[in-house]
Amino acid sequence: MKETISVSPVTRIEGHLGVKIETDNGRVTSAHVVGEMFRGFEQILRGRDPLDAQQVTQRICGVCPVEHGIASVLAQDAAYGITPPTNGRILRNLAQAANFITSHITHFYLLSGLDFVDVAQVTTYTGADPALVALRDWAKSEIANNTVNAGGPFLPQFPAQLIRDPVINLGVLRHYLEAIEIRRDGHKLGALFLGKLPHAAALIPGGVTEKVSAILIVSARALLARLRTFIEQVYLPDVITVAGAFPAYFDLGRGRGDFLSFGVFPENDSGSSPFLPAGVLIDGKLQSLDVRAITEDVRYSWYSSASGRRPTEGETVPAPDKSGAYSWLKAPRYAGRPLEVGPLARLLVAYQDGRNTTVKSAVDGLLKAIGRGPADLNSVLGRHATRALESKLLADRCAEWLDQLVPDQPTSCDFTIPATGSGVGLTEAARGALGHWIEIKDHKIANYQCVVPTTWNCSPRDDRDQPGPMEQSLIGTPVADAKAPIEAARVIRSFDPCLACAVH
Ligand code: NFE
Ligand code: MG
Repeated sequence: MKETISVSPVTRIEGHLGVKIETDNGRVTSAHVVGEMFRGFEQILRGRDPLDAQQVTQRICGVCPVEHGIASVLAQDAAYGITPPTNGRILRNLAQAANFITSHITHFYLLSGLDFVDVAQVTTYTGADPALVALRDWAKSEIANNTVNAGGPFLPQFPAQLIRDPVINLGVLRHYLEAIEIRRDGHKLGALFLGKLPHAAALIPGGVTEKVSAILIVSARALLARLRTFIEQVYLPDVITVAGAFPAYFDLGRGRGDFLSFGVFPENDSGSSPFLPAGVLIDGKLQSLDVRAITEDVRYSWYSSASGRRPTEGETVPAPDKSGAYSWLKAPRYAGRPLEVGPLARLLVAYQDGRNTTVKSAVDGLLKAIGRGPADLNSVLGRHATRALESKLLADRCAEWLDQLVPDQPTSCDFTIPATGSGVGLTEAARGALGHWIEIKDHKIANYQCVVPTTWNCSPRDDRDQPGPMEQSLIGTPVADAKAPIEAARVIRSFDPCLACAVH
């Protein structure tokens, strides 16, 4: 039997995402992923002072403003011919890493975790552990007061594979509540380095305006210690528990297996040696990144601008009535190929690259803990597991970056904005490869183009009718109940999509 399932909006993600899937005998045969809202940031930036860019682009998203700000100041650093001093580079790394960690914890506990546990089961606990009894009674009263919607979309109508052990579920509920506190610590950590968050005031071309002091370092250490404990004792073990309970999800959500990383967290001032390297994995082979191979198709996007352009010549002309189009996302391609981006892509590129032995042995350790090989990571659970592992790697590295800060040394350098210039800022956001391209004429922004992680992952079909990575990875997913397609939702959420970013 053939069915069409339409979910709009997809909940527990960021932004306006719709997904239409076709099934045949309960398996997905085709998917269309739809960005449902136009934003217009690339138009807003035209004609403005170049220094507005890192402030305006941070407003693309409240989840990853730090990364948009960093992509923008990297593009401006290149356009102005400047290099931040060591303290400035490290403060940027620390703020960006704090945002990754905050974002990853938020995604697992507050957005996607409820795909795997049936929270209503916590009320059936009959044991005597006083902490669990207290939590159970709290949950019961919340449900009775309707603060937790017991009939909500994640509860009884889901097919049976949810974890229903009340002890495990009470543990997850406790961690859900802890995650709310811990993500606040991660957010505070980022704000320490950038003045405030979201939408940092302190990110500027040439570095960061925040100064390095002993009190800053000590305050950061205290917050970081709490994050590291949570990641090691709670987040990673919970992801491994979910992996053990849902082995089928190492086979579901499999993409083409082609990945892109722009590289991130420079370890030297020239930026030539990032902690997580740049690279392109195609057919299992690692290639060096060629930024000129990036183009954006718009055949199925609501834009009238020319298709297949590089971002340096990119245009964003909305055409909401365009025939045949179905998404506000463009379709970024690398040498014509759709590529998946994100923590999975970053760690697989680093694993193949092999120069960062800390990352390589951490991935091997994770594979041992879950009893899997590298190929299994190309899956729903592989995306969750690499997100958790990346959180640990970055929290550990932050401790070392804090040691490298030198109080009272400069955190930024002077610059002048040329009348004419251009630059590209390539970095990674929590969700994957992020690029900003700036062109300056007459001291003003003549063109500004962003190619964003979720634009890659949730892209519509391209000019050659190739589906985007999420569209591809949904194919083959079993859907037991067309009215509650939880299996497809797990595939979708494993990408941690942010449509606010993707359309921009
Ligand atoms: Ni709106 Fe973002 C990240 C960026 S995603 S969250 O991470 O850039 O496409
Ligand atoms: Mg764009």
